Amino acid sequence: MRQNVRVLGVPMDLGADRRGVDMGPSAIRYGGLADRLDDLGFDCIDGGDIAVPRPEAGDPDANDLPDGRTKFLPETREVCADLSAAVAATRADGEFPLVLGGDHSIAMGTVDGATDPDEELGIVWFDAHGDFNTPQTTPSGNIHGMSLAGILGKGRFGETPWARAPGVSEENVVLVGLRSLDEGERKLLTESDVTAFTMSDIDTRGASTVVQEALAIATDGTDAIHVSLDLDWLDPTEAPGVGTPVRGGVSYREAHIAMEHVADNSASLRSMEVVEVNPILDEHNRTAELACELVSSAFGERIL
Ligand code: 6HN
Ligand code: MN
Ligand code: MN
Ligand code: MN
Repeated sequence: MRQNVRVLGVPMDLGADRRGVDMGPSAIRYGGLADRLDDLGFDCIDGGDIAVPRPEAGDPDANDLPDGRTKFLPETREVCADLSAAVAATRADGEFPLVLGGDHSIAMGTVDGATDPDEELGIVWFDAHGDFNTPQTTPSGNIHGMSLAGILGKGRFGETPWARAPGVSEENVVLVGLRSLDEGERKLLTESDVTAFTMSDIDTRGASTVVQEALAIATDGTDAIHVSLDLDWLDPTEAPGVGTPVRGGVSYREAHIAMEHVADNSASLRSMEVVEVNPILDEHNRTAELACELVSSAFGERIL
């Protein structure tokens, strides 16, 4: 009997500029996620959506400091705290948390709920971007570009760092598919112990090799891993429905082999999130459907 999968939607768009990513969870559900997981032998339970305030109800810049921009900081903290609690409750019930975004700021909630203070969690972050800005380096003020840095305790969000996720060591955090970095985050990332595999690494060594190496780093000496899948990791020709597309991403097949390697590590997989699907910018829901396909591969779907 396979572990039950609990789907948690987070219709969050406070961390990104373009409205629409809040509809990601609906689009992914509509894309057939639950049926696919059921077909793979999982019992897929829908845990509903985390409540997210409307952007129109707040002032994005109300909490900016002279040296740091963080649009919708208190609202983002609240959503992440609720998500963390939902992920932790899912685990406590013996179910697997599968989180649907929403923008990538929610990773700070997912990872918090996936960690335990007395354990080590590795992270594989599939993304075109580093998400390694801090409120002090960000060019946009958008928190989705700061979430990995926040998880690792970099920068100050208001007066203090984002509460650093316990049990996550930089040595076990790996970025895969990087091709867009701002100046400030580049410096922070290169000074850190995070491993970053760029698209050049994938071009020269192949997606399969690079992803297997990434998973080896994330699982090395850790109790479990979290997989964070930003759909803008793929080339925009495959995944047009994302808010911050960057040319030169992985192909359809490369994305699938990567997720198949995630499935090879299923014993280590503790949590997964799929983020940044923006149905307003999508073409006939194909990015959301692709997200469903990739989750299926990560959960063990095979051709033969
Ligand atoms: N994402 N580096 C840019 C910024 O605004 O900080 C883009 C971030 C994109 C974040 O796609 O999750
Ligand atoms: Mn991202
Ligand atoms: Mn925790
Ligand atoms: Mn991205």
